[in-house]
Amino acid sequence: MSKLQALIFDVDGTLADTERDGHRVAFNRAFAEAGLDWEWSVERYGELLAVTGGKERIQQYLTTDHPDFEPPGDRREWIAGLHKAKTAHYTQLIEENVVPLRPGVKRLLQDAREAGLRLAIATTTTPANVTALLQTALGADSLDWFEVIAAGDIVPAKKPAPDIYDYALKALQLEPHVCLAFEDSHAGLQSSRQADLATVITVNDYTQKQDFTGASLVVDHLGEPNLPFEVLAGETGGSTFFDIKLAQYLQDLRHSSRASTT
Ligand code: XBP
Ligand code: MG
Repeated sequence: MSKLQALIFDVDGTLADTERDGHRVAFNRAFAEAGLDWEWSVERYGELLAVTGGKERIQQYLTTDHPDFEPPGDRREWIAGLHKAKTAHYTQLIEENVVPLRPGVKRLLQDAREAGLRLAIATTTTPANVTALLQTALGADSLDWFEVIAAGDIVPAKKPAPDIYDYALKALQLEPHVCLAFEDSHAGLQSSRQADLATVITVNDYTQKQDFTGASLVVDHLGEPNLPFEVLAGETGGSTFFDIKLAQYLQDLRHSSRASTT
């Protein structure tokens, strides 16, 4: 049985429920600041989340909702400028502690470090957003907890493509079978599975109805000793919250199932 060596975390919807109260609000503030009478409701934003990447999401919105809209100057540059303004609003919201970490995240990260597991991040979001969230929620030195922070435009294709996870694995110099990924969305699961990573899903309001076929475990959150998770799919070996013991249990389960099929 190969021992688990690293945990690789998605950010938005996994470390924290950032989409509805963070990113969506930041987009709307950037639109208002730019004099645009656009407003993304909670429902409309949920639909737009089908497109990963903030710049790509603005482009999608223009195509579907404002096909005749002609931005001043170059469209890509204009979208990039609007997105840059959005990122400034987002990091400010995060630094105002508007979005807390999800249950169990801080405990699991600390337990993993104590157990000598290596940590990495593989996210679609802009690097400055990751820095703001980690430093606000876990302290200034928490960036160093993660050997690799793979984020945003660092790879050619965004989730559901595997690029960002392939990038993280290469930077860690590890094979996927000694790592475990944590995701919240169907697109994220497609990305991690295409990188051959066993994946734990923590659903949220925007993703709970999505298809998580191929996930090693699907829960409503990582849980705490006094706040058991709800298991939506998969086995936990009797665990009621996600800890290092359960991570290794899933690792062993994966390898025993592989051994029995080869
Ligand atoms: C989710 C995304 C991101 C965010 C917005 O990222 O699709 O685009 O919604 O962030 P994750 P940006 O992979 O962490 O779930 O505007 O910076 O793209
Ligand atoms: Mg996510």
